[in-house]
Amino acid sequence: MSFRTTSAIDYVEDVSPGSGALPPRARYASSDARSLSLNGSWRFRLSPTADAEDDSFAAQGFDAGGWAEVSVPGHWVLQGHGSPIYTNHLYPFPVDPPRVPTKNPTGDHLHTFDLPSDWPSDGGAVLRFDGVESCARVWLNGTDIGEFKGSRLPHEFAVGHLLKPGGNVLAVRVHQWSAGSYLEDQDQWWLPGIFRDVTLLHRPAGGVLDFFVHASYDHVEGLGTLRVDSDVDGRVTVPGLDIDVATGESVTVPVRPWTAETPRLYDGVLATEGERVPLRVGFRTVVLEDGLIKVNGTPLLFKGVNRHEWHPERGRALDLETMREDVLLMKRHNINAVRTSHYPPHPAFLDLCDEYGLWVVDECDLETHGFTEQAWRDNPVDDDRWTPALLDRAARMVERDKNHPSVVIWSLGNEAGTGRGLTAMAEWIRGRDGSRLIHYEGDIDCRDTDVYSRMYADHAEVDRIGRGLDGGTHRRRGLPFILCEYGHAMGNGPGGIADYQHLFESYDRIQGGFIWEWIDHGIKDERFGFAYGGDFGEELHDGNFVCDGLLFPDRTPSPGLVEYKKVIEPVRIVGDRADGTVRVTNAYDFADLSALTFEWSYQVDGETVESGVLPVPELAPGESADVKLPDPPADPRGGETQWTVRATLAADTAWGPRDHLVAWAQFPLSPRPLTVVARSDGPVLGKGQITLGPAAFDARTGALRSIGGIDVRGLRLDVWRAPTDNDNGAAWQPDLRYGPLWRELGLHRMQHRLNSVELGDDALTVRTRVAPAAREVALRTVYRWTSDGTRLRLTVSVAPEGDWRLPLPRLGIRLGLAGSVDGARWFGGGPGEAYPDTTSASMVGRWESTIDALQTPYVRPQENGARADVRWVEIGGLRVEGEPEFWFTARRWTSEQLDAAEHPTDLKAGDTVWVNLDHGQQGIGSQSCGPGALPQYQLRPAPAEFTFLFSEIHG
Ligand code: IPT
Repeated sequence: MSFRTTSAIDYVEDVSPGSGALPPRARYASSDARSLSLNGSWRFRLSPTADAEDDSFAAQGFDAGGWAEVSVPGHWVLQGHGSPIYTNHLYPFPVDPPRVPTKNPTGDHLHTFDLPSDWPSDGGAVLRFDGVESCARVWLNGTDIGEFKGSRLPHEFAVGHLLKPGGNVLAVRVHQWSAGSYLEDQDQWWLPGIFRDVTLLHRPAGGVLDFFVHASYDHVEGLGTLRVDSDVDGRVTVPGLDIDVATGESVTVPVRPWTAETPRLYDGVLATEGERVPLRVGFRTVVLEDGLIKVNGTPLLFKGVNRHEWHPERGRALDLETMREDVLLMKRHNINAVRTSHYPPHPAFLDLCDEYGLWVVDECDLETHGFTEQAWRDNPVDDDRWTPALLDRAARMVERDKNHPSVVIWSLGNEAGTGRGLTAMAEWIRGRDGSRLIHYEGDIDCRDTDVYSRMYADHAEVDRIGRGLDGGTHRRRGLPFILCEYGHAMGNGPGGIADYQHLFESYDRIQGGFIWEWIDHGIKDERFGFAYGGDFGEELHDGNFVCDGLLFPDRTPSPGLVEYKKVIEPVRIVGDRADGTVRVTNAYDFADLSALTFEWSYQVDGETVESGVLPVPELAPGESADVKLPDPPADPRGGETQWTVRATLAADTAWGPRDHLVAWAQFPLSPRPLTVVARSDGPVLGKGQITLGPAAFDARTGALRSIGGIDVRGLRLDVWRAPTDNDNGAAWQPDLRYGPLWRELGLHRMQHRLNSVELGDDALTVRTRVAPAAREVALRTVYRWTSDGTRLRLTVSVAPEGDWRLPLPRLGIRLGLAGSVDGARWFGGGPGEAYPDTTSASMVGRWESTIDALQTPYVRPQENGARADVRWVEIGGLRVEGEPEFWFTARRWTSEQLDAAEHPTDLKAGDTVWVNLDHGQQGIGSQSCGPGALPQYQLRPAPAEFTFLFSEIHG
């Protein structure tokens, strides 16, 4: 006979949200009531199962002197106890809801604290947990005060009656797995612990309980209406607006509205008999009108990102400075919106969004994605037993965050399929807060939601949706559209976002999107630099899919973020060569251009020869003006000329310094004059070698050996690139995925067969056939060398043969220079990398860099670092000019070594700097979770001819 006892740990597998906690209420950053942070070093003991230890540790007088210590807030797996697990959507335990594994790492936490000597003796006290993953049971001074789930949501407990002046013992038992884990299957590391603040709040008699600030804006009259509903009566004052009213009373006054572009907040106070709470009131009205999301009467265009909370050492335990850094980086990169994927963030983040100005889609802590593996059978969101837990989560989010003007949309969660529980959440939210809209991507018919939202839809589909040709239910057809996720920023990329932006700006119905995602969740690790899935020996994992952000784990902007900044710039500048004017368009939704200064500059061969102020009127949103450029300065050199126009901050702002670049554009004037090289010299056969002008070649193979005093190794046609994450594509993508197909075809092991070395009167011609073993496809390649005595000219002609079905990774030549080479200068696109569908931010000019700084340190090594539209480059004493412009890459390892590496620590500098001079590159796309490169960015095999002119730089 077998039986299972009812035990003290049944709450762990109980679908209910918990017991003992106070009802959820509004969060406020401060008040005149006392509070005590209980953050710091806590005693810690890890057990392998939920019931390995009894609860005697919670009793007063327990001696935890032998226990380890951990920092709170923190995750124990990042502090030397156990290790993190990364899965995208797979539950790392058997799916048997609500049961969880017996092996359930359980962290007992103990903290002893004294009350400050001036802690008031009257009133009560509340103990607040801002975030604990995934389930906690709490004792204070030996008394069990409750247990809770809902990792990224606050929980408060009334504890006044239990407190003592000194020696209070707070005991918290945290289980890694619980029934709540089934609701928290977000694509991220599983990181148990008390990862947000723990605070003791004094609750004075007559203190504030819950309150709801209603602050709307009438954009026709320019009036704001304020009403603060409060559980405890009191007065509301806003000195800047001469407001002094009772709670519950409305007052209407002229105000300046809050928008993400003009985040006007009015300081106020809610005063009840026992407490004064500072308010920051932002007046704005969110409506769905004419099928559009409007704020203060104006439709929004979201230029957004999905933000997970991440710090490479502290995981999701973020400090205020890191949160502020995120907001400042967003503002400085022209981002105007955040989806808090996929849970409410630390509350301080929303304070920052109010203050600096970002539209927020606040998303509930809910994802049940792993149920997709069983066709969504037993999905908790469609099982009434779980509905109380879902409603609890919705309420904890809405009640906590309802007073933030930045929050304009509530999101029910992510990737949870469909079900009655979601409908119940939406109904509850609508009843509680009718002043915001509701989002949930999984609601394809928009039964519960106010916006049609999709993820990773390709350009063609977004175009159809923009035209209203997507079908869908009657309700959906009348709703606005957003891409809640697009532009998967994994590794090199995302590509094609300028093409998306073009669609967003072409159709009113499309109100923008949110790039997936803000930051790579790499974990700082001595072995690898940054670790990703699998690096901790996980049984199931999803590799580097966890590193798909616009920021590297250490918050260095990736080229993807620089590209996005340019693509979404809030001023459009278009030049007209014919009449010497530029058309400047204000692409803000609310702000005029008075915060910006415009400057023109004029470049000859990439060097600025003159610049000046461009007088641009303070255009209202959507307005354009044609502004005359000065007459071009005289150019005695007869070089390539262009205009550059920049818009910069005219003065320091809260988020960026004066001169910070906001928007820019370049337009060519006179094209690059081509260099004429006389063919004065002819090839001369000597002992084992051929000489031609400054160059020497191997007589047998025709391989270039040197140019003047510079040794050149291994110059030959090259098509391979270390596949990017987007080349490889996601396993579930049905489309062609070129990374694996290239490898299958053998493009990483091309053989070069020599057909002939021909010495002509004025040219050395080397004919080859480049092809992979076992295949009939080939690239017939002819190298034709000529010289005028000092310069060496190479024309490469490539003719594909056979049945080519795939684009090429790249098409160009590679060559090796001495490893002592330490930098390059070039005239062309820069300063950062670019690929065919990521060129927006590539600015034509003169640039220089060390070889090391030319590398983009993707967390999983892959193709990177190409500079676009290069006219010439100087490297290692060589000058190379290209006709036409070319892509330039230089690294201390080969593409094959780059391809083999799993972490940057696998890459070791050799004795050669490998240089790629490319005629073509395959586009990037975002097939690691979305569409591949658009056809116009694909490098289809076709006859090609390109020329390089080499010369030795003297002096
Ligand atoms: C989508 C998820 O919503 C997001 O959390 C993340 O996993 C992203 O993909 C990929 O990085 S779900 C997608 C597999 C359709």
